[in-house]
Amino acid sequence: MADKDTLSPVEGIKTRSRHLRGTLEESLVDPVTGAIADDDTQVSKFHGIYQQDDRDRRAERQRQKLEPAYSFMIRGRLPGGRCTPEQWLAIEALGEQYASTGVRITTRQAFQFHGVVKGTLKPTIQGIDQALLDTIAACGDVNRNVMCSPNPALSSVHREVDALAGALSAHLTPQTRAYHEIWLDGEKLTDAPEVVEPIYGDTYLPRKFKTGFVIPPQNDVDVYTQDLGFIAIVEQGALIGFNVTAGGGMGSTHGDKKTFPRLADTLGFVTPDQVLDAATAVVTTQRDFGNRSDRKNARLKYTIESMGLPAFREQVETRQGFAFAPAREVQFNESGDHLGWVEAEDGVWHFGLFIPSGRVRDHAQGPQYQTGLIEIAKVHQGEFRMTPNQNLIIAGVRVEDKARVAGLLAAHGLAQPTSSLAAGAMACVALPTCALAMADAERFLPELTDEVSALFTRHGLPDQNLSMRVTGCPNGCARPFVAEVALVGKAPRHYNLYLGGRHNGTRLNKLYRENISVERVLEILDGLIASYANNRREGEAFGDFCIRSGVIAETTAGPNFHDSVSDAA
Ligand code: SRM
Ligand code: SF4
Repeated sequence: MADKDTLSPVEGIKTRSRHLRGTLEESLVDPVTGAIADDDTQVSKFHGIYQQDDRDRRAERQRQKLEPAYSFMIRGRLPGGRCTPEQWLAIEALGEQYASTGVRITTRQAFQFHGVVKGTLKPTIQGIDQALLDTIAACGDVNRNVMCSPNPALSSVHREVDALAGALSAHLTPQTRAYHEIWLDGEKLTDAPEVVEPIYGDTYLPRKFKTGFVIPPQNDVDVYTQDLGFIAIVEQGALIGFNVTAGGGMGSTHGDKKTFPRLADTLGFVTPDQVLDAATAVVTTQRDFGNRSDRKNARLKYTIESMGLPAFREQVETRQGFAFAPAREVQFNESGDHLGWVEAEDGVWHFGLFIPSGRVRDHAQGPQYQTGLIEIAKVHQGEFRMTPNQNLIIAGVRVEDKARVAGLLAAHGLAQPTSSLAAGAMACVALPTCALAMADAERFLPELTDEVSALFTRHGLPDQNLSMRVTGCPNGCARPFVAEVALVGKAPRHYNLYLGGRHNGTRLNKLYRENISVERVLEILDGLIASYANNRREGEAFGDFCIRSGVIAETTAGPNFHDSVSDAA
């Protein structure tokens, strides 16, 4: 456990916050600034709210001696990305009214609003509450939105796994009434101190914590990148339990070898009724053993590295009160989402809609995502599922309604298949809202996918499948370090290029070239794609080819992510 004297400043803020109240109520009514108090910027995260400023306007505001153009990002919490059509309409309406850029679907199956000004935070959260949704624990040092494979080809298993994801999300939600008091004008408890957080304790976790449920063979949630993962084991069509994984994570800092992305270890097998106990044991072990002095080394992945896996597993088993059974064999075919129509075993249909970087907006000369989805929501009898790759599934379309939904998709330009390359690509938000971005990601992705698509076509491989991801910095919000090709921002239009991830998200990639221009990235990819076109083995994926042909060394474990490159190019 961390020495109390060396606790990080955020630990102090959490301690003083009185279970996440801080001085948020005072900050919200302070008319002098569009910001909230410094400490409250940490506390607000636990309520799903980030203070940001428009980085495109920062320099100009500074020149005019104005405070930065402060506004807030609000993130929803929707276990498994699920909402009803009515909730979708409510989210859309709130996005239209209060957010500067409407609704955006995230890489963890939630929605975000950007550009909400301080004075409208409360009505926005109240609107979310009226839609029976919330933003509690969407950010902060707690368990975040619980992910769950959203494409229910095996519908009965899917329903069970989804229900467990929802139950675990509820189980790990902070119990403090701060959210209700501050945002929903709930009654303040003035009597004896609340017994608040049975799982988290007074200072919550040392760092953010992420959980995902996956149903093989589609590794859509990139389960090995989660702090805690549950891999569904299905025998003869029935769910028998889960392999439990722990210690995945993507975030790192350029050049700092103490930080690294890491794939989770498998702890063992549990039955469905053991899921909550196993999760509680993992979370409380991280609560008690995680590093509270250095936030860069505080994620569960570092706790496991420092304790050692056997000691960590033993600690978890003691806390959960049973030993893990041996893990079962699992097989993942691919990462990413299943797009287009798919019929489930119970005869209903699901349409996986590709939404570039999750931005639900109408394109001037193209697909009308916002209007089309509003029209579909007005008639759709099933659900919407936000996916782990920023897309949306129109789920549970009855056979008799399929033609109508298909008609609306076509009428709004949403039915056309996109290129496989664009469909497999993902970028984080980055500029202009993200305070940590060093380069564009979302705004750069269309240019990159067009260029790389053209390269594959030029070398005789049109419609190539590839997992390609871009982030504006090495925090890894689009899970770039499991992609076959990743560009991670270093400076405007300059990126680190990573190669060698596996197409099903089960191998980390490795740095190939540091801080190179976009033009140089494309030159390098041109040469590699030419070589791949000529020398690949039958069915060999690009990431595997890069390793077999000696372009890049395989990253076999997080701590050797930074080891030097074997470079035959
Ligand atoms: Fe993230 C911080 C956006 C998924 C790792 N992430 C941020 C912040 C809040 C920047 C900040 O701290 O000021 C970004 C806000 C940008 C903006 O303007 O919206 C941000 N992260 C996102 C989203 C919206 C990216 C997207 O394009 O969809 C994703 C929201 C998911 C959600 O609904 O909860 C998002 N972030 C992720 C993921 C992917 C995942 O969870 O599956 C990761 C990598 C997995 C992991 O956590 O290891 C991720 N975000 C980070 C980190 C690095 C954490 C670390 O261990 O070092 C940070 C920075 C931090 O925490 O200090 C970060
Ligand atoms: Fe921001 Fe970096 Fe996350 Fe992209 S990866 S959203 S730039 S923190």
